[in-house]
Amino acid sequence: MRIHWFPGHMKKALRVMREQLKMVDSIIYVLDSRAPLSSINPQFDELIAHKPVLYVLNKSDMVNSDDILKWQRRFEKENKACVANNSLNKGGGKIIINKLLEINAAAIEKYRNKGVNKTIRAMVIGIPNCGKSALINSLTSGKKTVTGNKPGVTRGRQWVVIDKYIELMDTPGTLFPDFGDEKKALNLAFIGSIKDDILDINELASKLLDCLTSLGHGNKIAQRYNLQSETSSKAEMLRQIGLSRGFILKGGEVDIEKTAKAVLTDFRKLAFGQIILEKA
Ligand SMILES: Nc1nc2c(ncn2[C@@H]2O[C@H](COP(=O)(O)OP(=O)(O)O)[C@@H](O)[C@H]2O)c(=O)[nH]1
Ligand SMILES: [Mg+2]
Repeated sequence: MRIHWFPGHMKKALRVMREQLKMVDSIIYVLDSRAPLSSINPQFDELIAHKPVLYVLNKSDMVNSDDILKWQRRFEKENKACVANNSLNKGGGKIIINKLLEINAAAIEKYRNKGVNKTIRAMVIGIPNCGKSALINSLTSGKKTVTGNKPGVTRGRQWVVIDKYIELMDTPGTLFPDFGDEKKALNLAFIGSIKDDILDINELASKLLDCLTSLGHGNKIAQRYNLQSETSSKAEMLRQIGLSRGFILKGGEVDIEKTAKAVLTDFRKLAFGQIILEKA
């Protein structure tokens, strides 16, 4: 499937990120738990290599806890700090704050030895729709205490105070998704990180059905839509789903586009249950 994008945009994204990173000590890298690997764009790895990074497996409520645990172990094995999080869980961000302090302990200690309380500034980054804004809101409990713009202080940026010595950059860094890898791009499209309107929705839904079937969830699809017979062709499966949902056009044909949209929405709303697309 062709996903239209422009290398120029990627270049600009890297440049902007490089500038913003100069202002922070640390990174909070938000991942979508349904596709943690696809949520990482390796082209940004070099930029963040020299700062403490906390990986947040966000939307942890959308997959089962065993799968999350396995991912956490995998990150730990690679010596990467990682926490699972549900950003919609108000006041649940304590673990993120604690872990952020932990991975920045060396800098905090260094300053403490000089008699200074170091404020850790962090930037929240991640692909579109992974929950960056929701996560920042959950950490600030809605009330934004903003520093900067004080007389005589020109920081050129606003900071959200989340703890006595922790501040977040107020605008999250939206990472350009990794379109170089077709499988990753598809995963990102399935979970809604890439806008549907630049995609062929019918093809996307067929590929989603393919993907879910190959992951062993064919029964959940059959159950959801009352499908009687096995079909090998996903186009035919889509047609049967449309029939079963009663999505029929005036001429009697199945409304495939409406069906495709319904399948994608169902997946994103967990109508097939908690499904992880990438296992650790
Ligand atoms: N179930 C669930 N939904 C979430 C979570 N975090 C964010 N969302 C939802 O995901 C969508 C995108 O979140 P948003 O914070 O705007 O993403 P951003 O583009 O990275 O800033 C919104 O509909 C949020 O309500 C989470 O931890 N669990
Ligand atoms: Mg946002």
